[in-house]
Amino acid sequence: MSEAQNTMLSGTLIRGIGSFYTARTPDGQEYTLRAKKKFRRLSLTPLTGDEVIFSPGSGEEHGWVEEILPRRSVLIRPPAANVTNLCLVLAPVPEPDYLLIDRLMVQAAGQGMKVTMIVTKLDLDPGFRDRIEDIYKTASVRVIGVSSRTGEGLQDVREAMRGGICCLAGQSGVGKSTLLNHLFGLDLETGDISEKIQRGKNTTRRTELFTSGDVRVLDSAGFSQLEMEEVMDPVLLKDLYPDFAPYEGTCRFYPCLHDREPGCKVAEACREGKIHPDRLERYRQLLGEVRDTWKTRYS
Ligand SMILES: Nc1nc2c(ncn2[C@@H]2O[C@H](COP(=O)(O)OP(=O)(O)OP(=O)(O)O)[C@@H](O)[C@H]2O)c(=O)[nH]1
Ligand SMILES: [Mg+2]
Ligand SMILES: [Zn+2]
Repeated sequence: MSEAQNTMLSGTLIRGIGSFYTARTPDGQEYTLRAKKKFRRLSLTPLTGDEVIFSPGSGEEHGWVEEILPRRSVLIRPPAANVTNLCLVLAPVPEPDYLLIDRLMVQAAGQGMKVTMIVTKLDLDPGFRDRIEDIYKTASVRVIGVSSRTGEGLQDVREAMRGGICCLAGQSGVGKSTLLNHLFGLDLETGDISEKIQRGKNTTRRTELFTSGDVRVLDSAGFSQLEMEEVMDPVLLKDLYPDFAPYEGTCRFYPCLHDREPGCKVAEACREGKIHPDRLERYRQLLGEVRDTWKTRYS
């Protein structure tokens, strides 16, 4: 044992393919690893972004993930650990699924992550970024417009990604991999949208961590569904909406779930145009889902 401990290294998991993981050490060396059986017993799956202690193996022989260090955060979709800045990528095409975006924002807020919105393909619709900003103006997110075609906004995106671990998340075809190619001179595979629709599949298949200077960013497979898996007391959902924070405690009822209670100040703010009505409407939809899961939590 003591011999093995002498050779232990620490690093970050940058990708996983099947049951093989790649760890990168701080000096940039990469190692192929498998996870020890004990992780299966613990129902713990190594995730891209995990900080691990590993035994490196020798020669052609793969090494072993020995320990997974405590995680700062865990994302279910895309699967990733230790993300600090969730970068939601959306575009005029394919048309955004706003409910999916709001779900991701709730997931991020629940994990204490910062959210950055990256609106791509500005060249196709220059006004689109402003429309997104109008919807999310009260949601404590920075909205950055970018075009990988013209290069507009790339510098802002790079700035916003500095420090921590960023994760690009969003529907298939919004331009996540294209953006990383342009930002960091990578050569990731990208796919034509019409082909994606025809083939009904994603171009990027896995979550992978890239490092460039002080930017660490995960590319991930696009997805179109995310259930509210967690069982949560419905009264807690509103606390994951920065939009409502200024009105908390001012409604006629306490607690007020801002659902359709009389004298609700959030509803009033919405009528006055201070909160975008779609944002409140989708909150109520998610609240319905959270309530349903909560009701059946013991069955
Ligand atoms: N006009 C325009 N097209 C873009 C831009 N960025 C990406 N695209 C195109 O959008 C399509 C999809 O890009 P990808 O980078 O593969 O999208 P993705 O989000 O990585 O998709 P998945 O890997 O399937 O999740 C490609 O045809 C890109 O050329 C942009 O800024 N402007
Ligand atoms: Mg991709
Ligand atoms: Zn209220």
